[in-house]
Amino acid sequence: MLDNNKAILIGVCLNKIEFSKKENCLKELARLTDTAGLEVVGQFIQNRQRPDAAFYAGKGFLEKVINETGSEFPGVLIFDNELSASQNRNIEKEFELEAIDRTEVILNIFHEHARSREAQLQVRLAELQYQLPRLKKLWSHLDREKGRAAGMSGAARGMGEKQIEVDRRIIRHEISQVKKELVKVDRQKEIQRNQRDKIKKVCLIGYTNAGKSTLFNRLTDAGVLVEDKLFATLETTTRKLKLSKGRDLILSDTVGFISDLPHHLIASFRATLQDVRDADLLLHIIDISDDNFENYIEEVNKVLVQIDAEKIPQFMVLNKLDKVDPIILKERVNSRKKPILVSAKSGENIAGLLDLIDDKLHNAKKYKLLIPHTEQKTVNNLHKLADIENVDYLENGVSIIAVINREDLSHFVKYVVSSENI
Ligand SMILES: Nc1nc2c(ncn2[C@@H]2O[C@H](COP(=O)(O)OP(=O)(O)OP(=O)(O)O)[C@@H](O)[C@H]2O)c(=O)[nH]1
Ligand SMILES: [Mg+2]
Repeated sequence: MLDNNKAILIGVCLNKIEFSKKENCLKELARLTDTAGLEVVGQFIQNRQRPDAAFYAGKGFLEKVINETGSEFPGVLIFDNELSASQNRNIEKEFELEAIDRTEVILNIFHEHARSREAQLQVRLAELQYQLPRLKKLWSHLDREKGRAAGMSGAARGMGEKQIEVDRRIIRHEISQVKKELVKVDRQKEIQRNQRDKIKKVCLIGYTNAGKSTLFNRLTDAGVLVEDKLFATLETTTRKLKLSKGRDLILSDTVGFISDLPHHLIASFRATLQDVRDADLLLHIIDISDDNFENYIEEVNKVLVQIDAEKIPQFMVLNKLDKVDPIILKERVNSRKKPILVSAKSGENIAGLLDLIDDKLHNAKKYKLLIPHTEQKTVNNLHKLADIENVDYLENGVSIIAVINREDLSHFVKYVVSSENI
């Protein structure tokens, strides 16, 4: 009996890719598979010029690895790359094993971990969009069976095709329903966001498992789930945080990034990642104990571009300082500009991190401004960005005393009459 909880991992190393990079990809796939609740019984990489059109990897190669792991009776083949519908079908038919790809593993994890209504809707949307071009897989058996029974007459062969059309319509309808619901949820969040506009927002971002939630908990006592698993966090959690000088900020912990995040998921998680786009400062958490950390930094920056957040100021926070040998740490840190080193676990240098954040965000001064009556827009903007202490309507303009942050000052500098430190 094949065991559907046991999986063989397959990677294909194409000519241009270094073998060690592919090995790292398979390591990551093994962690994803583990998070998805399956046991990995073998990992294999084939060197190839290009993917096999029918089976993605070579047919002989797949036969060999299935034989090698036969004693464990694995029921699933997991491919490190996205499979086309026909490759998927061919593999399942030929080897009588379930074939899934990395995207499906990630979708599955997101499905299992989604708690809020919003996260569930977003995962559903991603699943539907992933399914749409792959319906053939589900219905091709209809064509085969009916085709055989009717001696392969043209009409009978079309049965599966018709069913696919019906299903496509159903899926498209569900997609539009889910999208509508998401817009509703998004509108509610937008209202909440506008209500807390003046407080500075900081968002923790980084590769999955970098230690974002551990740091978040240390800073806020929020008790967010921390696990040595990929994608422990799928929801954004937000808390108010008091800094030592008495000012508040809003801190959010969010979903971890991963390389080659399925594009359906990026699209549907835009709403979750809205907090990232809205942030005044991003804390990019990096697991400095991971040999692959440079790659992960690149991958995170790529996702930031995809979600339009690459221009937001970013601090690189090198985490897990306690886990790295001091000599290696020195090498790794030397190559970075102004790094902030912390251990979220032991608490080392967390106070230093908070001071830097405070300095960056709250470098505020009190200003007296005189804004001409014709500049109502500037007055509105000032109300939005600054703490207003006094307003006087004079003949030649509005005289306002306000506390303005350094980075917002450029909008108002030409109206400043005087300033004082606070
Ligand atoms: N040694 C050490 N381990 C840490 C540190 N920070 C986090 N960890 C561990 O790293 C693992 C992942 O931590 P999380 O806080 O869940 O990581 P995350 O970035 O929130 O991960 P996702 O939510 O999955 O994206 C856990 O096993 C933590 O205990 C640290 O400073 N030192
Ligand atoms: Mg987390």
